[in-house]
Amino acid sequence: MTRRQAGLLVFLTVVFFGMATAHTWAGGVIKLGVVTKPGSAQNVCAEKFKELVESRSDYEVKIFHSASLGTETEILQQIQMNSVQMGIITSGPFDVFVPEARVIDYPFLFANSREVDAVLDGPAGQALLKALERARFKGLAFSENGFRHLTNNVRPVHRVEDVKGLKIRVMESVLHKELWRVLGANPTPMGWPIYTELQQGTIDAQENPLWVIWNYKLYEVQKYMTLTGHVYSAHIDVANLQWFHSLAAEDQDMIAQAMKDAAAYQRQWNRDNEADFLAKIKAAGMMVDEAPDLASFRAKAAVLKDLEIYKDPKVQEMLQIFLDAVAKIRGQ
Ligand code: EAX
Repeated sequence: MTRRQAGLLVFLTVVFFGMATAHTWAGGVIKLGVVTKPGSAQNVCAEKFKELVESRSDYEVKIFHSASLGTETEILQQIQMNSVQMGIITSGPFDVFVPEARVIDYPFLFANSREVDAVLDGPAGQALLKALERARFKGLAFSENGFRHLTNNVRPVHRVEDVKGLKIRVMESVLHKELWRVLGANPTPMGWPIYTELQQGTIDAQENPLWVIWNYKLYEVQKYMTLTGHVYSAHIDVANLQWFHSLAAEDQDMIAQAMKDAAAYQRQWNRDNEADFLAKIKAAGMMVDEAPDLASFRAKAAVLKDLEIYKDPKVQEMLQIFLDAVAKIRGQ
């Protein structure tokens, strides 16, 4: 063997072992919970996450869906106990666990998706994800449910006065219950799904993004829709904090990156399909008020800021961070 050949051999050996020892994934099964059924916003994100993680590593992601683990509140409890490691959960129910979470759902906070992305992907979003650690959640990314709109079966709703006395189902969220009480309705918190309750008339009304009204066929049991867009509903994509930190740094990075990528993909999916969902809902026969008197809703909702649920200093501080972040974007 010449010196040159020997040198090459050493070089190749180093490269080979370098590659072989690059990184060994811990692997194993990651249980991930969503309350919704296939085709839903949460499921689009969950399935993309599964595809990315499984193509990039040795982990297997097992998705539990369609309320098989119970309500979103119950899934969050299971994540806290680590019987489920991860979840893609609507922001609403988080505020029972961490009150700061209710700033995302603050009524009429965001005017459009550009503002949403800038705030949630910036320092404000990061501060909120950090706050979740108090409840043992590792916040990884925000995917989205979307802007929420009111539907009901009693009367066309054009201004906030028309909401008076509606028996409305709200999420298991402190903020959402207060919001609809303030707007004049009669709110009842319930987990998802709610088709039967609407069908049987236990409740008259509900509010959700367009994909929900389409995918869950709520047009069959609700006559009127009002494009209120009163609350932007995120999903917070979380893991059990201790489980997450027990993983090797490379594994953590891979999982976090896969969730960020899945969330970006899913937000785009939701936005690309909104016009189509609206057209289908109308074609299915719902009477839609596309230009309601939002000023009347805003005026009533404005008192929320002074209520007890926003008085907690931690919540107030987070709300200010979010309001400042939105103001900054508008000023640009
Ligand atoms: O994502 O409970 C709700 O209203 C949620 O928006 C529902 O789970 C659909």
